[in-house]
Amino acid sequence: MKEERKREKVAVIGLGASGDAAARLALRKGAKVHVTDTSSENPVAARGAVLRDLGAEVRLGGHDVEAIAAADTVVASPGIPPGAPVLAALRARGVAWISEPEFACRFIASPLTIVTGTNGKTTTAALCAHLLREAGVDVALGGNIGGGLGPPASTLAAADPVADRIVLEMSSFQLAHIGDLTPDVGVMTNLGVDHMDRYVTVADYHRDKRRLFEAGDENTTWIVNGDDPAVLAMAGDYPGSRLTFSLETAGSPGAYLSAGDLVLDPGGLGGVAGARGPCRVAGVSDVRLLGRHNLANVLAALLAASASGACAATAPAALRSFAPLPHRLEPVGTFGGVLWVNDSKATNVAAAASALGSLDGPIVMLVGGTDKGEDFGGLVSAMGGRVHTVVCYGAAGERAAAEIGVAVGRGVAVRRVAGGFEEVVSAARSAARPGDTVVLAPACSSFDMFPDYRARGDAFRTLAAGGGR
Ligand code: UMA
Repeated sequence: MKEERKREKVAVIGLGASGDAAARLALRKGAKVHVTDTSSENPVAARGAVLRDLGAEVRLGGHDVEAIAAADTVVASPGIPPGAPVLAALRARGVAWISEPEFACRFIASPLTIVTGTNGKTTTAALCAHLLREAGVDVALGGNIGGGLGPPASTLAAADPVADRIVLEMSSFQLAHIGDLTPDVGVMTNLGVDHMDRYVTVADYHRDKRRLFEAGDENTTWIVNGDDPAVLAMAGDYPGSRLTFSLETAGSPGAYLSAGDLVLDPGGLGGVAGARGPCRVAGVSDVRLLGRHNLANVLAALLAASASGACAATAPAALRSFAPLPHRLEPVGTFGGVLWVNDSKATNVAAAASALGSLDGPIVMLVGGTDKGEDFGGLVSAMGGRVHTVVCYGAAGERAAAEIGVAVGRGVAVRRVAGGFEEVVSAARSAARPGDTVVLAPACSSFDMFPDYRARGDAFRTLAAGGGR
């Protein structure tokens, strides 16, 4: 913030992790801060008390639209739906707002590597940062990633000094309200359907994802999924240079699989560190992550890290030292000859289908949670003769059981469990035989039973290990 703007007024709506970080950053930069949340319960109340002590004006238990509208800059938390009364009131007054990463990036001069996509963005962003770190780059990871894996962008911006390279995972909710933020490297892992409880149409969701491409310039390097026609169509011919990653075809410039090798081929493109022609970066056996879809994430991360300044030489060791992330196809153990896999982060149909494609049969699958309005029938074709039992549960359980029911004719048992999560896991245990895999790939969010997907995955891990017997 320039000297003359020191007393800029900043209003922050929502006091979750991102609102808290944005308010702290604004205070640190000398702004007058108004922070507000509809909740007045903990942890919001506790955060509010600290911010008040730091000098912020804090309004909890509701929003004061006048006070927000009086600010020079309004930062809205990503979880606030576009139709929320406070945003409707601001819209009616012609008051614009920005997302928290956009605010943060006003204070970040370091180049940004931004990772988005429907699925795989956390793994790709975390691996990209790991590859860079192992290559000796001073890098910080954050954004939507959460879960203890990385802080909000504003926390990275408040660091002194700010890291030389920032890797940010960004959701569609965050991309929707960016302005001046410009990616140095922009990654789109894939495009599917998600968040249909927030968006009216898939096109609305994709419109927000498109903001990434709109934010780039001729210096941006784009890393796009060459196997995903929707990504290729969206990437179009925005300014910047383009690298594709593919599991299916060797493409230049980009990264691909060849006879068990992960190959990087920058073609004639500059900006990809240390590589001139096709070079074998590592073997598939260097990758510790389960599933073919994760190989796509690895190729994306290798390209992104390379375009962000990592050299290929340190990649094999770095890949071998990158462990599966919690709740993402995480093997939690083998009990009674049954492998239990926690993919609680598979909160949409595409992610759950992708999990199935990554596991060997026979499989018992747990599907359910908060209904986000997707078609569960989309899971049936992914079952591929390997799933023998689906346990449907939670708020979406009845609809999921009905839509997956067409699989019964293909020898799949579909069980609806109306009870708690312990019963759900018990039903899975009863259905599993030695040699089977039980996977929690719920295709739904978790809020009907848990505070978030992490709590759901943690419960699954505990119950799998025997707590539910
Ligand atoms: N609130 C209001 N007014 C309203 C509505 C809500 O004040 O009208 C308040 C709520 O009471 C609450 C706060 O807003 O206190 C909620 O803020 P939030 O939901 O934006 O939560 P944060 O804790 O700030 O977390 C957000 C991301 N959450 C969402 O986008 C839903 C986190 O992503 C992210 O880690 C964090 O910012 C830091 O960037 C999580 C996520 O689930 C991991 N993301 C989704 C996903 O990956 O699918 C998009």
